[in-house]
Order: sequence, then structure tokens, then C-alpha cells
Amino acid sequence: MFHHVNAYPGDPILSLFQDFQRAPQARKVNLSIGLFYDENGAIPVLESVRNAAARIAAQGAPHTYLPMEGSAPFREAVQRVVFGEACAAVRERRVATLQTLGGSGALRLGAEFIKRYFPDSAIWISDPSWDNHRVLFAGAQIEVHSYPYYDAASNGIRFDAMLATLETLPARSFVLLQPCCHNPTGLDLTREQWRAVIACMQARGLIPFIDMAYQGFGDGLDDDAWAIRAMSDAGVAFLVSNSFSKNFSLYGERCGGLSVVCSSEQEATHVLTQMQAGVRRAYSSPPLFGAQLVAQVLGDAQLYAQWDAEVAAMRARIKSMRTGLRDRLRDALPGRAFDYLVEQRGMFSYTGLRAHEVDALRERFGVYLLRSGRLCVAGLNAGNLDYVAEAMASVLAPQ
Ligand code: KET
Repeated sequence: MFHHVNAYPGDPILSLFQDFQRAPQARKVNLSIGLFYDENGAIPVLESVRNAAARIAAQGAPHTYLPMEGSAPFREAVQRVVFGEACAAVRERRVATLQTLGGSGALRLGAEFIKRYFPDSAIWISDPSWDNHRVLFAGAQIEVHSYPYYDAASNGIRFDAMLATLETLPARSFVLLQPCCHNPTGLDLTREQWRAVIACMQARGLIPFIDMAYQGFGDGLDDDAWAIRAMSDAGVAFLVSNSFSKNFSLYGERCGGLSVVCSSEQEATHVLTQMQAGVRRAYSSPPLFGAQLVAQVLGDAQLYAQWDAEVAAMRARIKSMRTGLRDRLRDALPGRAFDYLVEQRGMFSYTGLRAHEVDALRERFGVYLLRSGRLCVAGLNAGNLDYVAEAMASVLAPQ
């Protein structure tokens, strides 16, 4: 019966991570998937999360079903942390927010919504973007196109070309944007560039879909969400997917949110109920435990302050690893430019390494990057920095 089912060739990120875990090499370093490791090479359990878990355990509450849209305290917390305390749209109850299965679940739920209510619209994503953006939207039968973004020659953003493309899109097209720590390039728009993008969205009647997976890993929790707040203040209708996988180190608990900023409370109610229907069709209701952890931390002033400090420490660690790798490579290969490592932001650096160089790093040294050349800086630590820098220098050195 299932003879016609071909094997899935695998995913460029998740399958590589599995390969890494199975790899027999004695010395191996995972710089592939977006996982934050601490300075000892462990995936941390945040203290704020540990404290929240202790409180939840002490309450001994039953493991009941959540409603389709998820936990109410979690959804309110998403609105506060993503849109800020002073957001008019939130205050006017114009934002429909659901708890989702991570950022991926938010993107997929949003994609289903787009397909149902904007059947003729396509979505534009940056070139390049997170590989799974294309997969998620195409999987919901939405046409996916790209707009220019990365300029390898200058390690910059092709902003004029990006804007020129956005200016040609038909009204009601969707545009996927990342507000901070762009995956995979680490290159973010300036505030001035954001203002130009927002004006373009308004002038052409385009609908932004903002995907925020790294809030707090760039400049800070509020600064990183600046574009979302500017967009909301400008009165644009848009969608936001947000993930707590990285900034709470809660990857496997699948904590995320989808928010739709509408023009009235009634519109937001209608959107929320249709999203509930979408959830019921797909998985009925989201999981409870991760939502309890996040809501507990974000809803308590003391735990929030502790979490904010932990995010700041993760951000500082990533930045110090960027400098450390840049300095070592500069010493090993003088005359070559490695400043991109400190100019790019967030978890990833787009190294420009070519696929055969990435293959050599993996095969000869057990150092795993994505074949696109994306390197997860958050996998570096004092114990592997010299080793990785030497390995990179050796594959980059002129033969
Ligand atoms: N958006 C972006 C931009 C992103 O990089 C990820 C994950 C997600 C959404 C999904 O988040 P989650 O809450 O886990 O569903 N990116 C890393 C992991 C992955 O590929 O799944 C990565 O790029 O390595």
C-alpha cells in the first residue's frame, strides 16, 4: 500500500544535526543548528526557568487541556514582551494572539490563514532566508518568491535593490521580514531602513509577516523588537511569529506565539476565532508545560529581571565568541577580512565559506557548519575556539 512513498531526503539543518550527534569522531564541534551552548558546551537550563518550574511543581495543578488559542497568561505575556507595555494596538485589543508550537508552528498557522483568506497572494522572503521559511509557506500551497538581501561582496544588505523589489509587488502581497539577528546572514536593517520599508508597505498595501526567533540576542529585548513596535505605531496591519526556543533555552517545549495586528477589536476577534478553528483542524490545542514556564517568568517581576539578565549574558557570550574567532583568524591569515564576524549579529555568521570548504571542515576536523556557510557562533566556547579557528584557517589557507 505504501510502495509509492519515496524517502524524504532530509532537511539541511535538522538532518545535519542528527549526523553530528551520530558522528563517531572523538573531537567534534556543532556549529550547525541554532542552539545556544554555554561556555562549558552545554545547553543551559536558565535559572529563571528552573525557579518557575519549582513554583509550578509546588502548585501541583492538573495537566488539563488548554483552549485552542493556548494559555491566557502566556498570550498576554507574548503581547507584552513582543509589542511592549505601551502598545496602542494591544491596549485597544486589536491584536489577536495565540500560543503556538514554537516559531515554526506560528509560521505554519499564519500560512494556513493566508492561504484561506488571501488565496491569490504570494509571499516574498529574503535572499537568503531560513531554509524552512520556504518549506513552511510552500507546504501551505503559497507561492514563495524572494527579494534581494545579502551582498557577499560588501557583507552588507542590498537595501536599494530590496526596496525596489518591494515597490513592484502587487497589493496584499505578504513580505517576510526578520526584526533582529537575521537568519542566516546576521545582517539587520537600520532604523532608517525600517522606516522606508514601513512606508513602502503602507503605500503599496503590502502585509508584513515578521518572524522574530532571536529577541534579546542582538541589542536587548526591547531594542530587538523595535521594528515591530514601529510598524504597529504606523498603523500597519501585519502578522508576527515569535519563538521562545532560543531566548528561554526551551527548544523542546515548543513555545511560541502568533499575533495578528488588526484595525479594530472586532476584526481581531474574528481573526482569533478563525485561528482557533485552524488549531482545532491541526492539533486541537497546544502543550501546557512550556507555556506555564514562560508565563510564570514573564508574569513575575523578579523572575523577569532574572531572565532579562540571563538573556543579556547569552548575548554578551555570543559577542565575545565573535571577537575571539575574528582575532584568531586575523592572526592566522593576515590580510584577509574577518570583520564580518563582529559586524554580523545574533547567533549566526554567514562566513562565505564554500560548500567544499564546509565539507572539509566536517570531514577533516569534525567541525559542523551548514553547507551554505552559516556558522552558529553560540556553539563556540573557550575550549573549542582555538581548534575551530585553526581548522577554519587551514581550509581557507591558499593551497
Ligand atoms: N524562525 C527563524 C528565523 C528561525 O531561525 C527558527 C529556528 C524558527 C523560526 C523556528 O523556531 P522554533 O521555535 O524552534 O520553531 N531556527 C533554527 C532551528 C531550526 O532550523 O529549526 C536554525 O535555523 O538553526
